[in-house]
Amino acid sequence: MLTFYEHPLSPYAQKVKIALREKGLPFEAHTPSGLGSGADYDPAFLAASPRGEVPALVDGDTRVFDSTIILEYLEDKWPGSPLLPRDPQARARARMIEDLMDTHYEAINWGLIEIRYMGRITGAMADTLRARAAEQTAAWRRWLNVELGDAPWFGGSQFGLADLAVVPYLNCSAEFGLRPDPGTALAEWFERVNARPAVAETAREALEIMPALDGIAPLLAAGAFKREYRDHRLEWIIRSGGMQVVLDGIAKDNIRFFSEFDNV
Ligand SMILES: N[C@@H](CCC(=O)N[C@@H](CS)C(=O)NCC(=O)O)C(=O)O
Repeated sequence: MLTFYEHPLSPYAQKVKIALREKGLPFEAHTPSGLGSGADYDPAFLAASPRGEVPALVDGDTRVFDSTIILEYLEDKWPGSPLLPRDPQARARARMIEDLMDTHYEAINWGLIEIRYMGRITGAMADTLRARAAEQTAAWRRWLNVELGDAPWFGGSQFGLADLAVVPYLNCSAEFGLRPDPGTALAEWFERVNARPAVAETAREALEIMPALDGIAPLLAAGAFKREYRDHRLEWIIRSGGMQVVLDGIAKDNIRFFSEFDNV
């Protein structure tokens, strides 16, 4: 049985769960203790994921972290129900869509979660960042609509990697009222993809745990939880007008950065 370290709200974990379900691979899901704290991690989890991030997969003696690498591992080891087309150009295209969603798009949702749930961004700053996020996601939806074209799926005639890499992000945006425009190809795809059992089950698990976010601001204020400001997320908040949020977080020591595996 595969062990899968995850959090139902993590879009990266959702990508992998959709793939596991599409491939019919049974797995045991665990949300590791210490996730998001920067300390006190479950040691078995840390052995699989030295950055302390979900998702991570344990398959016997094999430990794999990072959603993209896990998806490659699944495809290499269980090529049945393939998630990538055969054509090299189409494979590259699916991977490029995944990369853009995992980096730039994810950062926008991360920012919206900061604003709605973490309690450190309020007033005019929150309005500015929310407005930027709305403009940015609209631009992404225009781009995705062009990428999809007339095809039923992002990879062409078959559901695959690009679809499972887009849907967790668009589902999260939808929770913030940012949805594909009715009548567009993207809106039709959005319905089609969410009707797939693997996607629907994964999305339902995320929605079920969403209310837990309501209790997170007091934990953050008490110093029990520090959100990691890194990579495209850090870039997003700076380029969208939130530099002061970063400076305040450093001054109050309630944000954190990557720190050379000092938990290992
Ligand atoms: N590049 C990684 C990113 C994984 C990631 O950022 N996971 C987040 C959850 S969405 C996490 O575990 N964060 C832990 C933390 O902030 O301490 C992947 O694709 O798996």
